[in-house]
Amino acid sequence: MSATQTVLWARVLDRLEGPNPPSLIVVDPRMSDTAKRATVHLAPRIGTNMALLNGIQHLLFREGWIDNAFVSEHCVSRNELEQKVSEYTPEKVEAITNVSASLLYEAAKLIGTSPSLLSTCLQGVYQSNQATASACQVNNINLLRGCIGKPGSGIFQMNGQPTAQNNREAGCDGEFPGFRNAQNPRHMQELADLWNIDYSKVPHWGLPTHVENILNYIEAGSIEMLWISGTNPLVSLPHLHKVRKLLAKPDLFVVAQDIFPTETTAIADVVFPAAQWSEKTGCFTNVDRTVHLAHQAVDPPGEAKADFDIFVEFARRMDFRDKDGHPLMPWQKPEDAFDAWKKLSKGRPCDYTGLSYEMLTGGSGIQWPCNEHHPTGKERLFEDGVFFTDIEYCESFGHDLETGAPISKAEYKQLQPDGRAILKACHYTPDPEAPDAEYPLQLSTGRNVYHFHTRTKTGRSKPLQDACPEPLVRMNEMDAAELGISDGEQVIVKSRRGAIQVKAGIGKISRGQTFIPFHFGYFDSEDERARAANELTLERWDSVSKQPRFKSGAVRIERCPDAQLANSAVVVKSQQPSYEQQVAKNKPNAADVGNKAAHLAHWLGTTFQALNVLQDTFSGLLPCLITDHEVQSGVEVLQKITTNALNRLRPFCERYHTKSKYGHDVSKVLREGLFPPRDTQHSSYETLVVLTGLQTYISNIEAHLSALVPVSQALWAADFVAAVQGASEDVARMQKWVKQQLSVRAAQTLIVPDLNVLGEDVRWTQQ
Ligand SMILES: Nc1nc2c(c(=O)[nH]1)N[C@H]1C(S)=C(S)[C@@H](COP(=O)(O)OP(=O)(O)OC[C@H]3O[C@@H](n4cnc5c(=O)[nH]c(N)nc54)[C@H](O)[C@@H]3O)O[C@H]1N2
Ligand SMILES: Nc1nc2c(c(=O)[nH]1)N[C@H]1C(S)=C(S)[C@@H](COP(=O)(O)OP(=O)(O)OC[C@H]3O[C@@H](n4cnc5c(=O)[nH]c(N)nc54)[C@H](O)[C@@H]3O)O[C@H]1N2
Ligand SMILES: [Mo]
Repeated sequence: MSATQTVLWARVLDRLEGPNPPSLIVVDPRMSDTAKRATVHLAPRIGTNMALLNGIQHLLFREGWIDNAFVSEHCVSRNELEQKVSEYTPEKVEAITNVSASLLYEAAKLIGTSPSLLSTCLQGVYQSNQATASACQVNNINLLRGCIGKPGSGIFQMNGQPTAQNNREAGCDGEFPGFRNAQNPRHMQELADLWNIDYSKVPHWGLPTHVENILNYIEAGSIEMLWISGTNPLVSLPHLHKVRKLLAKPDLFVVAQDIFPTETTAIADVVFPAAQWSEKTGCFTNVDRTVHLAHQAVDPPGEAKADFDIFVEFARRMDFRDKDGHPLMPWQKPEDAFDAWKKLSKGRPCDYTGLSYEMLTGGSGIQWPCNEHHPTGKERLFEDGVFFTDIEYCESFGHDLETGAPISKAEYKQLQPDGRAILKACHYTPDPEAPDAEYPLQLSTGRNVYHFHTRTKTGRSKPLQDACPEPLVRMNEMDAAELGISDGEQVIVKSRRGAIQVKAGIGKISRGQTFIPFHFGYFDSEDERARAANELTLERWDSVSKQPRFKSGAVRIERCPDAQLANSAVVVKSQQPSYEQQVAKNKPNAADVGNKAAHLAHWLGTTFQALNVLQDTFSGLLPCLITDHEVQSGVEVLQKITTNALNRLRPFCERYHTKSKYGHDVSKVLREGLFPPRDTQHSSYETLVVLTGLQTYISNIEAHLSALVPVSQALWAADFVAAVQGASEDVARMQKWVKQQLSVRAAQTLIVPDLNVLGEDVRWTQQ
């Protein structure tokens, strides 16, 4: 906080220096300036937040430091949480995190006996191992203590920038505006109505395409154009070697919109010069929901235009229109868009309906919600202990914290949160790339107080640049001594992704841990030295939030051959210049683009074929395998249902040209494997085997259809959507029948001895 939230930190310092100072617990592997002021500083190994936070909750339960009344009235899933954290004894936590059992107890006691608790976290949680799961534990701790919705208590799940908070509200982070739930058709219908477009055109058919997948699709060639605005990925994304290779691909058309020339604009096909904050009008929102309006102070230089004007002009030239043929983005000035946003936010947690540019001018901001109930905004949320978890109101049904898979509406309904907070529990799992003999140190990256991100602004400010002219890798005294490295000497840092050459800064970090600021790219390099932290970082993303794990991975540090010289030779060279030259030479080749064909035809064909083969299996094969009459008559019904499904899909096979070309004949392989000709006697056991085969076979069709659901929606073809939906329901009915047949037969068939089974080794005995 002392480096990255300096205004907030100044307030904390005021309190620490004033009467009745609060206690401060800091969790950071580094001895940061924030940690220096801590009452208790816990310095866990990088990537072990989850174990540490489970350990604190373990102690809260063990010592009875729980606000039982609050939890029973306002939370669900307490038992699951208590059970999960019961394993995380201080001793076990010490073994994982290296935080001593006694220090952990001291922290838990401070939390457990304090009448109020304010928690905040940022990238040490969100961009470390088990990010979303750990952020949930921070919430849990406040909830268990009943420390939310009252003065002095609360949770600030921080944003790095006020515009990041705006992104969360407005849905520019790949979610939906006003914290709307993509799994809630009513929410999606509201958007369609407010934008006056068809329901099918609200793109809610799948999870948003996060950066990881954007990069994958660029690699596969299915994304051919990328518009980058207000970000500098050639310095800030993990594993730069790969990102550079992808963004500089000759068949990718890159538009970059920035206020300065950057590493990214250098490889773009088109650059839009943008106006920056003082040159345009618009709102920012703080993490405590305070909305601020910044009025334009000066004109943008040269041809630069506000992002707003660029996007609106683009929409105009593309002639985007609503259902009635009116312009989709009819706005002239930012205030027009603000008024549209107010309507969009109505009734949602971030209700802006009571705000106006006039109210926001002159004062120091107003906190949402601001509407007829709260005409001057609302200082504190959750005073009544009611949370945004009503099934029809909530933003999301949540996720499996380990796999990242969304929770279904049915599962959520069972949980019955109804306005109560959900205590989400999870076990600790180790970082995906643990240190080993080859790469023995743990890497973390982040910021310092002098620079902002990729330094496009702070690198151009002389006092800031002079205060911090180059990056340092922070390492522990003992690690440095072992390698014979002295403070300020040039070293090479290597990971499995790449290498950089920077100076060593010794001390202020735990043994085995390292830290490198990611601020330094190449736009103002004086030599060809590789120095960007993201040459080293790991391309792994949190399964729920899709944040990269920037505080993760293993590295090795080596001395430079001529380390003692003041200006060591460049040993590790940056690749940025060669990519810039390559892009200048290779213009995109439009002729390449025409040769592509979509896979839909194959997929649809495979699905259709699988249903056909099923039909054939029913009529030709099953009667020979099964003599059970109940099954036989059931199969007749399934046959009818299969015909139905085939009829539903046939017109679309014709429309999307799939008649005879199949990608891979999986149905044939499955049929041969699952329903081989058997010469055993007909038996109830055999019936069970065939039913299981049927279930597996139908699952394959189910999976094919489930991929066609978002495809049909993305094609905006209502008839295709209905057909896929219908076929999916057909297949689900078949599956239900098969499962039912399996379950009524299984116990009798498998437990009761069968005279046909003679071999000793297969006989089940009750031991
Ligand atoms: N001066 C300055 N201020 C900024 C920015 C900037 O670039 N410069 N950027 C802004 C933005 S967008 C953001 S997101 C914020 C980021 O603000 P912060 O999150 O405060 O900054 P970081 O330096 O990324 O990381 C924070 C701390 O996490 C610690 N850490 C690393 N790994 C772990 C771990 O596994 N567990 C724990 N508990 N801690 C760990 C690091 O040692 C580091 O001290 O700053 C904002 N403010
Ligand atoms: N290794 C490592 N990597 C990290 C992180 C880390 O801790 N470690 N932190 C991550 C985090 S939290 C963040 S937020 C990202 C930040 O990464 P980036 O967003 O890539 O970093 P910035 O330098 O802020 O890039 C913003 C770009 O927008 C331009 N710009 C400024 N104002 C405007 C404007 O009004 N309009 C337009 N169109 N452009 C504008 C700036 O010149 C700059 O080029 O980095 C991430 N990358
Ligand atoms: Mo950030």
